[in-house]
Amino acid sequence: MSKRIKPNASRRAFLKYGGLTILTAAIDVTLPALNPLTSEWVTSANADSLDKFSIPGKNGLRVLNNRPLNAETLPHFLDDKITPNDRHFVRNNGLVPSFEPDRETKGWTLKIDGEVHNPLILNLEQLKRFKQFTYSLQIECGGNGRAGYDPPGKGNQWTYGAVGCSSYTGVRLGDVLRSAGLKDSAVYTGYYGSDPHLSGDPLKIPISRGTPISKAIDDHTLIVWEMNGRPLPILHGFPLRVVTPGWPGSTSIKWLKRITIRDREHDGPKMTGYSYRVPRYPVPPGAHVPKEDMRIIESMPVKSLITFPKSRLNWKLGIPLMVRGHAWAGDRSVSSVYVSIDFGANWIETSIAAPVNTFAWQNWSTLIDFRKKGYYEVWARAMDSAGVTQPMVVPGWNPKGYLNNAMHRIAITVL
Ligand SMILES: Nc1nc2c(c(=O)[nH]1)N[C@H]1C(S)=C(S)[C@@H](COP(=O)(O)O)O[C@H]1N2
Ligand SMILES: [Mo]
Repeated sequence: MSKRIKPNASRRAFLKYGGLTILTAAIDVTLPALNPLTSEWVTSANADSLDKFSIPGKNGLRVLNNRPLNAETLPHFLDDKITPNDRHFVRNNGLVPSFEPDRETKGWTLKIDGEVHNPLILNLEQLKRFKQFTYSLQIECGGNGRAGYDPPGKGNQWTYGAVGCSSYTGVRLGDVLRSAGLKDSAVYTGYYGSDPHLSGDPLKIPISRGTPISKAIDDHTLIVWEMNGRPLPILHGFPLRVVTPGWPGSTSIKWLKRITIRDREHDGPKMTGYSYRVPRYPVPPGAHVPKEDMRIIESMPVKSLITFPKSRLNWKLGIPLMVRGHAWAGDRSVSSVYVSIDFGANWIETSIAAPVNTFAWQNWSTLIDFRKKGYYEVWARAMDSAGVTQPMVVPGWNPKGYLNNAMHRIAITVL
């Protein structure tokens, strides 16, 4: 069952990014949840050192691809209650636009058109006149966990770390849309950023997604310009992005220039075909699924992460060990997180904090007593407010490898 994927063909490759050179090394990713966490089971998610990986402004990220730039955060580097800017994963479908921040924001406009009575063109000053809100919001890539599927889904082989929960400041998209006056025909949003297509063709757009109006006008769907109290980093969409918390990260369009209100489901690039879609019914691994049997992913499923300790810890017998992490559940909340240290035979309830606001992930922790020396795995399993739990193994295979919310496990040796 073991699967080894080499993200880079050469043992060492020099990656070019933003004029800086990134040195990266080929690493093995061995993931399926059924594999034991033996010493050979070395996942790069548990890599000891990231010395050879660096993206300017980032810390603790593993580069999966440099063109487009994609990087995930190692689980133990996601330990903060609120994800700092330098620890938030990066997911791009196209090229990162280059900006000269001061000059660019002056001329930046956001256009709202389509099925509205009163199309708007707002500059940043005008946008900031709407009532402002600051919320901690979780964003997870629909493909997080893709590396667990066999046969593999094409795309970045995310393991655990394409998720984050940062604090964002902005205005409610709903307030902006109401001021533009939604027509009765308004059904769906279409968001357009301004990142160049990989081909360099100025007429091509890497991605344009949207959501049903009901999600767009949710009080926690924001147009933001600040992340953790600082201007949005360029990598995260400077100067403006949408945040659609709890839904696939792809609905949180960065470098936002235009919101067009549609009278039907949006059909921009990566909105149709197999993109961000899963089969309407369970299919066997490797199946061909006709396009018309695919449905758009909306709310993300319940999931949790163990962020402390780091996997492969050696611990001393007799001392209780604090284990902690986060849990989130798309549009739902998390009602409980249990951990097991005996391969799922017994489960220990953890204490879980309420979210700081709706759509923030929830922090959980517990003290564990190991009664004997030996090798342990800690498994974490969250349940959402509707009583749905995470699967123990990789859930239903789907052609593009989305929605893997299998439990996270870490290894501990008690000496
Ligand atoms: N303009 C633009 N917005 C985008 C993307 C992109 O490629 N271009 N990628 C999307 C995807 S697939 C994800 S998962 C999130 C990731 O957000 P982050 O890079 O801030 O972590 O951004 C989304 N917004
Ligand atoms: Mo994504």
